[in-house]
Formats: sequence, C-alpha cells, structure tokens
Amino acid sequence: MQSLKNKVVCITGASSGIGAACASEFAKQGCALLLGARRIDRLETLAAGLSSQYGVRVHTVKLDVTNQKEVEQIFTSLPRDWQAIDILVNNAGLTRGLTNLYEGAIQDWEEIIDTNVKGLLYVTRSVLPGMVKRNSGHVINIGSIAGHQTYPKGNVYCASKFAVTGLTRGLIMDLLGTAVRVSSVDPGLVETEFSEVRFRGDKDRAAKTYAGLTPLRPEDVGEIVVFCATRPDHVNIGEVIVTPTDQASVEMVHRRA
Ligand code: NDP
Ligand code: 8X3
Repeated sequence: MQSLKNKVVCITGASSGIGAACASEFAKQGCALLLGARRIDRLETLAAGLSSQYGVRVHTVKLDVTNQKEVEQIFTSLPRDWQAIDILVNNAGLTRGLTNLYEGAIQDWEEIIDTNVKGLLYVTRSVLPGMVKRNSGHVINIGSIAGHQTYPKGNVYCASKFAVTGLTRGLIMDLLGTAVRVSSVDPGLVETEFSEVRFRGDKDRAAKTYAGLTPLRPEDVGEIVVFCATRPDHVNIGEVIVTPTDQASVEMVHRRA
C-alpha cells in the first residue's frame, strides 16, 4: 500500500453522497482536497469539518461540470498549490426519472448526458494533460453497475454509464506507456441523494428504492476508491463492480418483508 499523504485529490460532486464520502476517506489518508460541486455552501461545511478533523488542506470550487467554459476557466486558474492534481475522482453524476424511452423527456436526457458523459470529459480534458506531462497520476471514474447491465426504464442513464465504461477502457489504452493509471469503481445500490434527485425531491418514492434491503453506504464506495489509489504504482485496477450483498444484478434484489 502506498502512502497518499499530501497528494492533491480533486473530487467532482463532493457536496453529497459518494463524492463527500470519498473526500472523507482521502482526508483520512492525509491528502489535500480540491472539492467541486454546484452547492458551494455544502462544500464549505464539509471542508471546514475535514480540515479541523484531519488537519488537511481543502480548497473548494463552485463547479458545474456541464459548463465547458467554466470547467476550463476553473482548472486553468487554480492557485499554484492546487495545479498539480495527483488523483482525479470523476464522481459528479445524476439521473432524472424512470421512464420508457419513447415517453422520455428530452431535457432530462440532455441533463444526464451533459453531466455524466460530457461533464466527465470536460474535467478529464482539463486535468489529464498535467498528469501526462508529469508522467504521474490516477483518474478514478465513478461508473455504475448500470454501465454493465441495463434495467427497464433506465435507458439513458444506463447508456451514460456504459459511456463511462467505454471512456475508462479507452483512457487505459490511450495512456499505455505512461505511468498514469485509470480505474472505474462501479457500484450497485448506494443510499445517497441519488434517488431523491432522480424523483425530484419525492422522498417517499426515493426511500422505496432501498426498502427492505441493506444498501451500500457511500463510505463503502469511498474505501474502494482509496484502495484503488493506494495500490503500488505498477498496479492498475481497471474496473470494480461492487454491490450490496442483497443485490445480484441491476434487477435482482433481495428485499425482506
Ligand atoms: P448524490 O445525488 O448524493 O450526489 C451527486 C453529486 O453530484 C452531488 O454532489 C452533486 O452536487 C454532483 N453533481 C450533480 N450534477 C453536477 C454538476 N452539473 N456539476 C457538478 N457536480 C454535480 O448521488 P451519488 O453520490 O449517489 O452519486 C455520485 C455518483 O455515483 C454519480 O455519478 C452516480 O451516477 C454514481 N452512482 C450512484 C449509485 C447509487 O446507487 N447512489 C450507484 C452507482 C453509481 P451539486 O448538486 O452540489 O452540484
Ligand atoms: C445507480 C444504480 O440501479 O440505482 O447507478 O440506477 S441504479
């Protein structure tokens, strides 16, 4: 296991769920954290807690990954101490609705693809050249089991996560011959705000997603992300699929009465 002390870790979508848990897990390793999301107030609260608990440096940025110009501007104007990013966790992502494709809302599709696919590309395009130049770094994408299997009415979200799988595999090829590593951590059901966002604030409907089963906790995923990052330099974990024990596939879930 290699030490991550003082490594600069950039996490997108760190204001909630898996991103916030990754921030905590990397803080435990003594990393410096560059945290981005649109809800800057939440990031600042998280940053204050992590820097006082773990004594780590934290820099927050108001970041909308769907805005290409904003992404480029943020990463080209980072304070000097934050420019050399060692680990990028592409976590920002969402879905909207659960609808047959032929009835889907085009605006929802745009939001899903702009965030999960184009947003990941914009951030990666901004950060990766520095890693290649330094011949050092690690990109960790948060994909999904939905990037390996589809489920009814999951159409565009699943397609966006299949795209993440494809981008991870393509990046591994493009970076062959460099020391830069690329991983994808692909969870099944994790209890976060994901389903609340999906159902636009309908907490009861969101809760039903996890009813009767023991879902993954965001920190379960954060620990695996840190596990990938702490392997020795010659080890690249390409893909990890992790599900709750109560989940066998996207559609097969064991619920207790
Ligand atoms: P949450 O809704 O709890 O967190 C999503 C995060 O993404 C928030 O911090 C949100 O921040 C951020 N985000 C969304 N849109 C943007 C944007 N345009 N720009 C910047 N940040 C954005 O959900 P999860 O933690 O569950 O989701 C994190 C990732 O995990 C996603 O990629 C999701 O697809 C993936 N995933 C989730 C699973 C689950 O069961 N929960 C399973 C498998 C994968 P803000 O709104 O402040 O911008
Ligand atoms: C999220 C997994 O099955 O809740 O990536 O859509 S699912």
